[in-house]
Amino acid sequence: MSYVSEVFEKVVRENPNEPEFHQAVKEVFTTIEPAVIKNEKLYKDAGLLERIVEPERIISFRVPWVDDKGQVQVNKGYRIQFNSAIGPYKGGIRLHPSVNQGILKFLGFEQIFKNSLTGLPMGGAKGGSNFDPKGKSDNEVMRFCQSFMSELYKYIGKDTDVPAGDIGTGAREIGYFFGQYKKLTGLYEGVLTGKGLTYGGSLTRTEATGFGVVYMADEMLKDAHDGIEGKVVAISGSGNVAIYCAKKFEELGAKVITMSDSNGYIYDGNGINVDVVKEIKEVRRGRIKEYVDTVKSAKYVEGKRPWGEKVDIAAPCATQNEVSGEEAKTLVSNGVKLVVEGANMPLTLEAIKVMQDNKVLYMPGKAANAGGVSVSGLEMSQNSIRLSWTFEEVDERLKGIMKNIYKQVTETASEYGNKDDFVMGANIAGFKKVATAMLAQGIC
Ligand code: NDP
Ligand code: 2IT
Repeated sequence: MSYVSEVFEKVVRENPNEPEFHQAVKEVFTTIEPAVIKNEKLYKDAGLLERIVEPERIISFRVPWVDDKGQVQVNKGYRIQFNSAIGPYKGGIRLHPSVNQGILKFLGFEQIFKNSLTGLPMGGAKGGSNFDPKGKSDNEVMRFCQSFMSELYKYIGKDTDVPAGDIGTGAREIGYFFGQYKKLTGLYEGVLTGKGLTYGGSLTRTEATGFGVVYMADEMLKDAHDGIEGKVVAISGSGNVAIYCAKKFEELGAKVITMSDSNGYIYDGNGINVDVVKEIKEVRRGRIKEYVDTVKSAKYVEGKRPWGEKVDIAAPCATQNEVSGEEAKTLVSNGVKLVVEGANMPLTLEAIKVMQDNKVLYMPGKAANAGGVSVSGLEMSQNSIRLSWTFEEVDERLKGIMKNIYKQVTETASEYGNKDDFVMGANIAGFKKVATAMLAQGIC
């Protein structure tokens, strides 16, 4: 049995009930095998793969808070500090009822390689809670965030671990986390990214993940002697990533015809008006179906995902495993040319295979959505030098980083004999840097 298969079997055996984590490891391991074989003895002697799949530390804690009725509520809180070989732990905090240790391990594992691809010095981490911010008052969210941080502050810091946003964690939650961290430690430091602009946040961080997804799609299309202008796009989700992905696609001349939430999707054949979506989601914290109250010609499809629509580009920007093998086949039979992942692991392994077998340009999340954490890295830099750069300056740097990620992915894919396999390119490029750093630092 090969070294990667051996370690993969160990992962499955020793981490039962963590299917998303197994899936993420399988995707990485099956594609890095050619790079591992080249250095097999070195890696094996150093137990490199065994170490890379084991988080350096998992912090798991109780999050008690009092709701508006005076009732005590208790949630589970976690921080997975997965790998610090190339920099302090870095990654978002997910607040969603589906959160459990396995999901955060898959996200933390992906984050290691994503952060490596950015070229910035950041290790991999993820955290979160099964708390559901939906339907909670601002005061309830604040009390939850304060309780979460009352435990987490012991384990984070600007040079140790720097959390940020993810599903359910936006500007409001980051503000409450930051306030509590400052109160408990007395430190005014860049311990979180995605902060408000009046207290150390970076311009362009809000837009960065979505914009980065489109910059990546632009690179991919240019290389194929094509372009974004005139393309029809299906986006899923209507949160932070989806909104700015839609905005940039439209700015560059594409037509976005769908957006969604966990209840259903909207279809607007004239191209979605992103300002209406922003008003519903960012201001009112409403549901995507409210779009049709304003734009009467649009339709709302309850209980379905948007992948049955005929589009040139699909950009899943909601959550993991939101495109099945069957849905991928439908997209292909409707002529999809490019799939770019705004979310983390939105395609199942079956769906990825369908895309690759049918020569669809497919870029995995750890490369395509790395713009968010990249600008988080730039926020850390600005905090360290106590300066803030302009929107244009950060946006230019973001474009440069996305271009460089595309270059690394394609060059690595070519080096390993399959120039169109961007999954292999991204995984090997991300992995090699971390592996080299881990070997240099000895057994730790
Ligand atoms: P938000 O909370 O802002 O938005 C999430 C969106 O996805 C909402 O429309 C939500 O709908 C939908 N969604 C969430 N969970 C589910 C589910 N189980 N089924 C169907 N729809 C769901 O999160 P973000 O936009 O920040 O994150 C979206 C994705 O992008 C995630 O995979 C995240 O990990 C990834 N990502 C985020 C980055 C960032 O900077 N924020 C960076 C890189 C990746 P509903 O309101 O109904 O729950
Ligand atoms: O998945 C991700 O890359 C994020 N949620 C952003 C992490 C960050 O630290 O900005």
